Amino acid sequence: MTVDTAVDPAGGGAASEPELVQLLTPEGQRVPNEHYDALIDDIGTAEIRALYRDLVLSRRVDSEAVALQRQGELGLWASLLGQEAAQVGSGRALRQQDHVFPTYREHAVAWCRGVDPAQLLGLFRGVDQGGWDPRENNFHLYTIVIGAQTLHATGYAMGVQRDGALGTGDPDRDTAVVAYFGDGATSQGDVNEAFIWASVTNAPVVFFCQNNQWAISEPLERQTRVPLYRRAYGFGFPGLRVDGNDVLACLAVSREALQRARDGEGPTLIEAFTYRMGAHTTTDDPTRYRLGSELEHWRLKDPIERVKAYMVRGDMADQAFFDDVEAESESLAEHLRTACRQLPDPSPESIFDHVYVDPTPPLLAQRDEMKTYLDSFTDEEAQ
Ligand SMILES: Cc1ncc(C[n+]2csc(CCOP(=O)(O)OP(=O)(O)O)c2C)c(N)n1
Repeated sequence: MTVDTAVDPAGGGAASEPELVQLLTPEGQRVPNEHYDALIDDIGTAEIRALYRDLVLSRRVDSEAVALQRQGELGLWASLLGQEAAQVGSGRALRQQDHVFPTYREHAVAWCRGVDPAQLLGLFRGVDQGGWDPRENNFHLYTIVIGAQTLHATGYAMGVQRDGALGTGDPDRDTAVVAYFGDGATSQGDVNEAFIWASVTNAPVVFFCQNNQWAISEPLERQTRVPLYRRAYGFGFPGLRVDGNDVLACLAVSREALQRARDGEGPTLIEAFTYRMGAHTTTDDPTRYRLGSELEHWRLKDPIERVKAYMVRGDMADQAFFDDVEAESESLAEHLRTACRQLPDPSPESIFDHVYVDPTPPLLAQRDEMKTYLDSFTDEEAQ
């Protein structure tokens, strides 16, 4: 269930509607906004087409990965269906030097960072513990332990601060850090600790919560009595709620929060109000805990359809453009299928390779023991 109203924290008990930043309605109409319009005034026809392409291609990566899981090529997949706008909007607000600390569903952010989607598959195929080099795109590895990466992000942001990469006014130097997490993660101690540290150290970190309404089968109402973005005020930094299915609004609020961080003004909590359209992962069956009518309600707010409607309304794209994106999505899917099947199986000893920068003697001894054990089979076969 959606927590839309809140008891007045001042105590009056009055219900109040949370403010939602929205620049594009579900019908594809632009909503003027005195404050946020200036933050996206560079978004013309070419840019909106690029955002549309990001949304469609990241959805295609997702649907193809679900299909690969169904074919037995992946052990598991965490679908982003419905959350594309939150991820593309925030992902496209990043600068090259910014750092991202994701959970496990941030496939569209990975896309925006330039990670080849095929590299996301290794973890889910069980042949890799990561799949990409975080240093190449400043996109750190997926974190399965809920909320842990908010601490990593805060610590990293404190390092950025100590490096003096803040508030210099140099757009290529000043750096922001983003931690992505879900609504359920806000109940974790780690997330609350990260909020405290970020607040008291004024760390340049943006907490980007995709409130997709469900923590597996736990609804939001079991996690909180107040809208999540209001928590930030208790920790001493600003929070806001944005329409997470509106790519323009997500872009605008993220740009502002990231710039605040880069300017040395400290953390912000963004609550992107969205919905997980699919299952939690491919092992989950959401029909057991949520109503079809809820899904239908959110389907009408689809993040891609509203951009398409906006473009068609404003004559920003013709059928040839949409066909081209569709053709591109076909070849991307083909690339994923081929790359997935070609992912090499790791050698059993490689599990020891990335534990420490300098492996410890006990670890090396364990690796040798395992190798001797495995070699014994080869020797037996040879006899
Ligand atoms: C510390 C920890 N506790 C429990 C789990 C099991 N778990 C995996 S996903 C999940 C729900 C996460 O929900 P949310 O934070 O809303 O993110 P979403 O999956 O909805 O994007 C839980 C409890 C875990 N991975 N880590």
